[in-house]
Amino acid sequence: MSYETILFDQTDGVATITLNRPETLNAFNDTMIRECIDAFKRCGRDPQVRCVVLTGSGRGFSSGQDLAAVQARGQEFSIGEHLRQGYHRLIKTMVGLERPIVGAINGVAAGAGCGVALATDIRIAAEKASFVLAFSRVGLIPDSGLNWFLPRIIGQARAYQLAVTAEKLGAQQALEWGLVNQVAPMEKFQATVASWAQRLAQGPVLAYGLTKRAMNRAWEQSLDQALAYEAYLQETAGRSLDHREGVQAFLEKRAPRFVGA
Ligand code: LHQ
Repeated sequence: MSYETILFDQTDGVATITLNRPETLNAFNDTMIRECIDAFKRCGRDPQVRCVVLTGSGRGFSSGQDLAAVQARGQEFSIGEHLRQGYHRLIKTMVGLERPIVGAINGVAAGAGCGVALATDIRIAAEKASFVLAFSRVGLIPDSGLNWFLPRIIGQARAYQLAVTAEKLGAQQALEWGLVNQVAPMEKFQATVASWAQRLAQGPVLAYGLTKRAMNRAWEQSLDQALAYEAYLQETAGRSLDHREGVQAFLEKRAPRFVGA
């Protein structure tokens, strides 16, 4: 399938999805939401894809909902329905995708663009990247999963502060608050993202996927439930070719060659 609003590339086990409406700092219109869902689902169906990178073209990551498109819809537009039909599907597809997703946050991530950024698993920010909960500027509350993600990642006091002030959080502060895993200077940004993606793509991606599932599920579980669930998933990981290969490689004092199964 060819896309209108995103670019899709697949090389050496790494699929790269690039939000591509740079004239709006990659604001989400309906087509872009739909195409992102399609692209992530496609990655989930393809065993050749072992890691996904999500980034933006131009100077922004994403400015969130395309406000011009919203205004054009007039008074009858239901934001709740728009969220349920669009962003919720996108966020759940990303969280449910059992491959690591690297968020390559190349510039500003605002509004729903920030929610989508936080639905990635490993976040690498360019030095000039920033996060803006722009919602309160337009009289809205955070959405697209932000009320769930943000307090869990940075704590409620900081999350609430970002929501009510709508102030820009710079990349360095985001690193200190644990919102991103690494900040890279612009000239090293692409190489840093590529190195993360290649490293993840060469790893035991079945185990990476099950880890993502276990950690996401654990938020809603008691300790007993989490222990039971991880034992259940470990049974699967323990029967994988990658587990066998990992142990063999350790004993033979060589680097493992994981196949992702
Ligand atoms: C834009 C946008 C944009 C259209 C920049 N839309 N064109 C969900 C469901 C339904 C309804 C509502 O919302 C939601 C969730 C949300 O996402 S609500 C939050 C929506 N996003 C925002 O409120 C952010 C709006 N943008 C900004 O505040 C700034 O553009 C930021 C802080 C992101 C970047 O500022 P600058 O670097 O100064 O860039 P800029 O403002 O000059 O923008 C560059 C161009 O992009 C500009 O167009 P122009 O033709 O003048 O060059 C903007 O109009 C356009 N653009 N965001 N969301």
